[in-house]
Amino acid sequence: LSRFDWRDPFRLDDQLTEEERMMRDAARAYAQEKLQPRVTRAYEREETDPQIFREMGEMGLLGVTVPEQYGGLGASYVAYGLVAREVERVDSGYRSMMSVQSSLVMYPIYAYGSEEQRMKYLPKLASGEFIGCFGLTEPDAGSDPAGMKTVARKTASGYVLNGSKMWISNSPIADVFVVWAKSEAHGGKIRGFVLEKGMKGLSAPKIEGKLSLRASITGEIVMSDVEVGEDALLPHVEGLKGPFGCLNRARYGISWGVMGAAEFCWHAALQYGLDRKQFNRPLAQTQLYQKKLADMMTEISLGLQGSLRVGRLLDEANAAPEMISLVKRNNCGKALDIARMARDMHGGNGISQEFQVMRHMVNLETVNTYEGTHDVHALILGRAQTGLQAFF
Ligand code: TGC
Ligand code: FAD
Repeated sequence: LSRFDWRDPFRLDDQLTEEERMMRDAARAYAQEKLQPRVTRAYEREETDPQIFREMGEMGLLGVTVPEQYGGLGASYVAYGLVAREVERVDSGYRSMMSVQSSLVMYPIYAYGSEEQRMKYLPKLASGEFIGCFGLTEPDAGSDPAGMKTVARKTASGYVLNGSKMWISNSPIADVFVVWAKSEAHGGKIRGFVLEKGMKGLSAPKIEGKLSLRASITGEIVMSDVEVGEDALLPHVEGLKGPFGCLNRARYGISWGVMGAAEFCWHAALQYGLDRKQFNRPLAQTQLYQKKLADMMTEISLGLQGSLRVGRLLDEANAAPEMISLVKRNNCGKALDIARMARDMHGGNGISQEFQVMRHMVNLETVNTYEGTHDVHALILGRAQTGLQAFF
């Protein structure tokens, strides 16, 4: 029989290519050296530093899977997942900033945009000079985006957009807005539009008072007679499969990211249990404490293997959306359980910002909700088995 490394039980490391390991190591170095030292203060003050996008751009962490000719790295979806895991090991909000830019802004412009749109936006989004946001959710259309009210009306030279989007990551500091609207000229079908900061009638007020994901700014997008040219329309997609095509990639990245947050909590709980003595022995020497550590190790190892499998299938263009729902739902739910457990295992210290586990815990509440709630993904998986639609 062979060696066992408790940090990497199924030897995930051996299943990666040299290039993927290098990307992982570069992302880890950046996240630990540049993000970790500022996260506690940023979280406490609810501050998002736009400079982080530039730093991530310089490190090549934005649009990892986008081809090099547009400023990306042309790397694998597995590499993208590994980056998400390293960034979210520090904070889900930082991963959110990275994954919105990569999967929800760069991907649709690359996959559905014209060559002019690609050349205009992608290199600057890859470098972090431009910050992007993605507007799908509305005040009255969250889990059911088909119920959106935002409309695009045809004009002689383009479109005029009216409506509002809610809970939009990055929007108050965004330069580029990928917005989804029902287009009257296309029979009321959902179409994507690329808007730019400063357009008349476009505003993005910040949502104040978040108790979760405080290092990542969130806002609305308000469109009041925003006039755009024909060149703002994403020409190559129509219907809900447009935004869902982006969400597939972002949800997949989240499945890796939350495992990074969970690993942080697991390692912190282990170290705390070794250091802290009660009843004349380390907490880690009690059966209950060890059972919790065993559960954490098990769920994280299984979750990472699931994401790796889906990533390999995505790289072969052979992944189904239901596979992504499975890993997004499972890994978010398990990460949240692990963070709650780690918070408990730290006793009173667990509620202090210094120990960081409670910040991860409250962040994961959001991650379990956005990009399709835990229950919405259950309904997607239920429908896949039964053939029965249970949404309505
Ligand atoms: P349904 O009838 O199932 O499908 C309508 C059309 O869409 C297509 N489709 C997909 N295409 C590609 N990938 C997928 N995953 C797809 N899911 C559906 C489908 O084939 C169909 O196409 P067509 O051509 O036949 O018309 O649609 P429904 O209206 O019944 O949808 C139900 C449901 C619940 C599955 C769906 O609406 C859903 O997933 N709701 C959750 C909404 C959501 O995830 N919102 C996310 C907003 S963005 C965000 O949260 C960003 S946070 C980012 C961060 O900060 O990190
Ligand atoms: P609802 O849809 O109202 O759901 C409320 C509850 O009802 C949930 O528990 C849900 O599971 C349940 N539910 C809903 N439908 C059913 C059903 N049919 N059967 C059983 N239960 C059901 N959106 C964007 O477009 N872009 C972004 O960048 C973005 N960033 C976000 C950042 C943050 C910090 C947050 C909190 C959200 C963000 N979102 C974004 C929005 C997010 O995707 C939505 O919050 C999410 O899709 C859920 O929608 P909702 O909040 O309207 O909840």
